[in-house]
Amino acid sequence: MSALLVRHEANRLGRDIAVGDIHGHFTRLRAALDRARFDPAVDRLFSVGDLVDRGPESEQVLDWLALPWFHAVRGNHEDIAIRYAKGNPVDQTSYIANGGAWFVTQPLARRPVYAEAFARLPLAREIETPAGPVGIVHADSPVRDWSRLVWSLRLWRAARDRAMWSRDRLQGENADGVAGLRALVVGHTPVEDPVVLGNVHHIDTGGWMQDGRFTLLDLATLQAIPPMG
Ligand SMILES: [Mn+2]
Repeated sequence: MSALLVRHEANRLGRDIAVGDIHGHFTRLRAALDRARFDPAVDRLFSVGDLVDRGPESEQVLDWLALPWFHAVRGNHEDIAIRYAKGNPVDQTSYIANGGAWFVTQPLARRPVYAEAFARLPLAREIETPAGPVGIVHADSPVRDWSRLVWSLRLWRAARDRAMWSRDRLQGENADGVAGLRALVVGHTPVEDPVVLGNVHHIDTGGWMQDGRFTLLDLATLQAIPPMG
């Protein structure tokens, strides 16, 4: 079983940057990174998951997951692919409607290649920054105190589901925040501009959508990186 939480030491050489849901738009992501002068020699990119489905380049995900500077957590779309490849019940019509056609049409032998790569992704990451630890999950923290995260994820499917699927905090405008972290960064629910509730940063500004853009959040400053001309 893969690790539920992976911890990263502070990056003393470059920047640590988080990006929202990618959904098969790696060319657009590459352009956003170029505009931010992302330097793969020293910078690191942390993805909140949902790497695949909806966009045209989902099959590139394996190349991205192999990059030494790219670190993703598992999103609900990776979760669906894992279940589908295992033969667990997945509503195929709704899967296709949510962008999963590329996976449904993969040759049978290819499905486990993707599913195994997705199953290796942790549900959470924790990155040390000068001002304290920053957490990353796809949708939400299932615990109010981050120190209880691993225990909770290990014991309860409901906690794992909440980490990958919940929209409750954003929809309820819950500003309680998560103790034990400087900030938590999540995606999953599209927002026009980044939304901060307590110390929880919602950064899926729809880089995969027609009129959206990728927000690149600098984890040291917790500010979006403005594109450079
Ligand atoms: Mn999602």
